[in-house]
Amino acid sequence: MRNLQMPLIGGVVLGLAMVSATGAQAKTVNVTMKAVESQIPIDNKGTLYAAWTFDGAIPGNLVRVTEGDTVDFTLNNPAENKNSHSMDFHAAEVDVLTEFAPVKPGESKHFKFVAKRTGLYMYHCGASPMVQHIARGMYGLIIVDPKEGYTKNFPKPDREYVIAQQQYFPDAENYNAMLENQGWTNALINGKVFNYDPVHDPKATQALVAKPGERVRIYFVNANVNLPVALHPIAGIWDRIYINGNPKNELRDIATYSVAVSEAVIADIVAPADHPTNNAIVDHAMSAALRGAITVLMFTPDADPKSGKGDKMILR
Ligand SMILES: [Cu+2]
Repeated sequence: MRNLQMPLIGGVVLGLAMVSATGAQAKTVNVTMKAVESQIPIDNKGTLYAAWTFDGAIPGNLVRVTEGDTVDFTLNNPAENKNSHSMDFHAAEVDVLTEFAPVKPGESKHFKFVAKRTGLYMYHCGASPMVQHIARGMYGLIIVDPKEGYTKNFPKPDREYVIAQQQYFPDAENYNAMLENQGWTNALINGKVFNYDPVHDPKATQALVAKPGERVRIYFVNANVNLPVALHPIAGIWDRIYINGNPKNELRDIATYSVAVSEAVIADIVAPADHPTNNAIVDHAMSAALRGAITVLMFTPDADPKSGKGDKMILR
């Protein structure tokens, strides 16, 4: 799709109408992120870790656009930071040496791309050593919704949740160990060990919730630096898996789906409608599950109606 943006007087940029068959108009979405080097809690009891993040949280903020939209992106790397950082959107088809180039402290970078292909994509910092920038938390997700909207094969979900998993290396400085896959002690789910699992961690105060019979759509990214994830909903079966989050790449009735490093996948689950149930979404690789990668999903009639919607897609 051609980029029909035109600069107007006064520096205002207008996304000109690019009308699809269904009448949806392509738009320009402005996204600004800040590289943040700071101490943040990586478990429910508040253990601090020298993280590198986008905007101070793991994962970074969710970016959501529609197929055909232009993403107008700015990365700010404040002068107080000690390292260069960068942005690599897996949804972008650009030049690795230009758009994705490192940004020094005190500098910023701006680039645009058209999100041409619907799906779910990781984004991450690609500055050297990349293993360290990802392992310390610089990643997130971008959803490129299909311009045709929901269909019979891509039904509208009742709830939507983001789950990002990564290996946790307490020695934040030792990137050689990260390369060798040595020294990781835990798995982080959205930046914390057993983030949403009050069964394994009494200090966990949140869980994913929905009502019986609802369709819950999980936007999952494997942000490990080295290991695949065996994504399984204990006591359930994925109703649909959309590989790379694209409705065309549909699988049905999957117990466990293997998610490659950096792969992002949409996984739908529909619980029985006639009684309350619970699932535990795990990385079935035990070294990850029992060290943090378990997420409780509760289907109860009194589920908070706001959870899994809008800004509650990532439970912070
Ligand atoms: Cu970085």
